[in-house]
Amino acid sequence: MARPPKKPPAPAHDPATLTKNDVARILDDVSVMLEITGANPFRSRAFSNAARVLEELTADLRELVESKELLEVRGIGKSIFGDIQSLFATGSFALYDELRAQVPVGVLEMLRVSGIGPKKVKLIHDTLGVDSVEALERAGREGKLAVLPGFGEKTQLNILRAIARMRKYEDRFLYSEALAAASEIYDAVRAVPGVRRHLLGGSLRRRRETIGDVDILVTAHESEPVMDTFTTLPRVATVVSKGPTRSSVILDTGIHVDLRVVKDEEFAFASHYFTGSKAHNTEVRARAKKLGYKLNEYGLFDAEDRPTACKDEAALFAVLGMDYIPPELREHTGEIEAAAAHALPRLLEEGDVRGVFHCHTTYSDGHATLREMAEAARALGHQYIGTGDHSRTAVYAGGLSIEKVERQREEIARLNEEISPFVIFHGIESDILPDGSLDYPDQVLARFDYVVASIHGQFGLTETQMTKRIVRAMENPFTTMLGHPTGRVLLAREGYPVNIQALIDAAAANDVLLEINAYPNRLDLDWRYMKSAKEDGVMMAINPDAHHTEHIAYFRYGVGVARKGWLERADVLNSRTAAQVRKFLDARKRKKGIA
Ligand code: DGT
Ligand code: CA
Ligand code: CA
Ligand code: ZN
Repeated sequence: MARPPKKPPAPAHDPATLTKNDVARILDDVSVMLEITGANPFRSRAFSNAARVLEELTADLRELVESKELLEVRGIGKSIFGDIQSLFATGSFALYDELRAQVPVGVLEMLRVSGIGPKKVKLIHDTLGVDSVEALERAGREGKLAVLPGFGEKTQLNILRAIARMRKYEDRFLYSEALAAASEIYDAVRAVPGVRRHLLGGSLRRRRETIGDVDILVTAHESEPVMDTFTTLPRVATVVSKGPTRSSVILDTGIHVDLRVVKDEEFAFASHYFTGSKAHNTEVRARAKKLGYKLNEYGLFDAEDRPTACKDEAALFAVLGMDYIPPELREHTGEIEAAAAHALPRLLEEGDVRGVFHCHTTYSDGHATLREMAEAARALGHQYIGTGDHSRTAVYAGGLSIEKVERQREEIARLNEEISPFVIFHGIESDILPDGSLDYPDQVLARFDYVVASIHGQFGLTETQMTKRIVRAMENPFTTMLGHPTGRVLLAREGYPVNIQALIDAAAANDVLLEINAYPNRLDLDWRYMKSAKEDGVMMAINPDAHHTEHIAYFRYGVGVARKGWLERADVLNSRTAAQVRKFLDARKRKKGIA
């Protein structure tokens, strides 16, 4: 690397607000910077291993450091423990400062471009002097990457594509991340004395799968104390603007938050307006106009500009001749007509969910045992849990041999006796092989309570080939559900090319359920397809794809998108009792002739 500019590094982080995830990210950065600077690979790996270990911890990291208990955790050596201790005390540590002085920030950012690791980044930096994503893109456009040893035209094109994708995604956040950040701010703001009504609005309230920015709305006697608190919260990195009715900040995570303070009598109108969506608002405004009103964020006015008071959103909808539209439905997909015709669905609720399917255990790549997963589900108030460990082709994820399938079956039978009336259903997440067949012989498939068929490899097919492959798997009588139907990873990767309507048709024709994978970066099936799938008579299942006991609660994200997809209780298998699920699965097997 080139000689670093000599300047004393500023403290990297505020030690008072440092979280476990922040520390894990710092250790990962250190690992990568060590690799780039050509340090001993073992040293680099020690830091990335420690980061993984931290992510798995459930106890409070700060407490573990203070009590020194962290020293007893496997994978955390004395030296890294000292670094973490120093992080909590000063916001940095010596090696971290040293590395940050040597590795330009832009070089670290280059690593966020998917498909280039530290070795490539080092080569690009050392030979071309490239030290930012912008410079990397320029070098790619000028053809300078393709000629580097081990690169070629294809790698260059992939890097350019990855940069374009990163640009497209970098200003949005996962719902789960935005909600966590927003809740902290929201709680602080609404606790300010004088605040009366409050709302977490925008796309978060509508439960979109990704969030651009957070919109908070409050009514208060005086706006100044609210704005003062808001703009000086510990998590706030930048104050973009501050005024009496609106302020805007950027958090240390990069998430933007808007806060608006309105008069109490404006709350109904402002909360409707700032919940959106824009398309929904436009339609509602048009409807108001047809009825002789003018609607904006401050009020509803008649032809003589006299305001009509509304105490809340429900009152506003009522004046406009509509039933209350739940925020999740406000996407201009027919909700206004349905609300006017009193034909809105009775949306699925969290409390309707009595159990989940597709959970991984230590039999494959899960981090908790069968028993731990079952107990965690029971603690959530569920009646049952369904497993979905990987099948044997997924060697990288500890896919189950036939012998292991049998052992798991026996353990489930034993546990089911012990923890009755709680029920463990024995499922499997079977890879869909390239030709569309499943991953075990029929006599093994017949042993499971259900089979989730998923694509995990060979993404590079054409849309026609991929659709044919998946439809073939859905026609297999042993396939109960189609796992993560498009394979997308939110903000990281588009789904594979596939004709989704053809999958919905195949689901209807073959009585196959479509999974609503509730893992926060999947949320796949996309809610935009659910309404039509439901109208075609397709049943769906909310599957957390849990690899940890805490992941079981991800079903809540699944409920969020199911609501966006207009789903009601009857549309998801999870609303059934354990006995009803058993009956459903048995009846389905008899119908398929595989009982
Ligand atoms: P986001 O932040 O991209 O995830 O999506 P939203 O829906 O939260 O959008 P945002 O933050 O730009 O605005 C919040 C709400 O304010 C939006 O859902 C509807 C309302 N809004 C903002 N700008 C307009 C506009 O130009 N026209 C109308 N009708 N409504 C707007
Ligand atoms: Ca927003
Ligand atoms: Ca906004
Ligand atoms: Zn899975």
